[in-house]
Amino acid sequence: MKAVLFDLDGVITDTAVYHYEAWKALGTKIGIDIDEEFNEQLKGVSRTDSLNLILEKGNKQNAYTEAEKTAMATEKNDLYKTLIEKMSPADLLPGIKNLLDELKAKDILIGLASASQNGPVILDKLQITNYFNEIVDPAKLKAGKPDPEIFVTGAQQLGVNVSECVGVEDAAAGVDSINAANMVSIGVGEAKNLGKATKVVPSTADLTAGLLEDVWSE
Ligand code: B16
Ligand code: MG
Repeated sequence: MKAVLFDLDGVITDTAVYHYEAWKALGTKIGIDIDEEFNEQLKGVSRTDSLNLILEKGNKQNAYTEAEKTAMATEKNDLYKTLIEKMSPADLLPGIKNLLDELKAKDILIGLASASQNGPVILDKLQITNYFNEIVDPAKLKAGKPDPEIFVTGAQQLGVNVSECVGVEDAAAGVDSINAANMVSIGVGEAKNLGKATKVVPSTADLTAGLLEDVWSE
């Protein structure tokens, strides 16, 4: 194992609650109810694709022009940015800081494969930017998760083969993306959602360099 590619939301920190709150506020404004169950479908999905799913849910996919949709996505993102303003290292999920330290000590490369365009800002707020050798820019990708492009690009940026990487994800679309990239996948969460992962662990606290290496070499 030469590199680990991390998803951000749900693996490194829990920004999902802020995404949910911001989409819910937009939904209320346009008369579409977003509940927690529906919100699951938005995890790991890009901003534009999330908005399209929300409009489809409300049968409003043809109700707005492209300019209006861009304005709605911007409005959601502006609210999201105010919600994440106060994030700090205390918002790192359990075990993540220790895992990053272990990987660094073993000279294992670290990359970010998040669909979020706010990824670099959030890494800064968590004070972990310096651990990351590479960050994939999701704005430059043709296809979002579950397409493998984001994880394949991450491996290319790190200069390693996909067979030398492990990908870590909390969303089903993300696990599918890692698997389609022919990488070993670790799912964090419930096996019923992430059953296709090479290995599923219930919590980020279970993620150690030793576990990742064991799963990779199996
Ligand atoms: P942004 P991940 C994803 O992050 C979130 O899970 C998803 O809910 C969000 O819509 C997406 O990022 C885009 O985020 O609006 O900040 O560009 O799980 O891929 O780290
Ligand atoms: Mg995620």
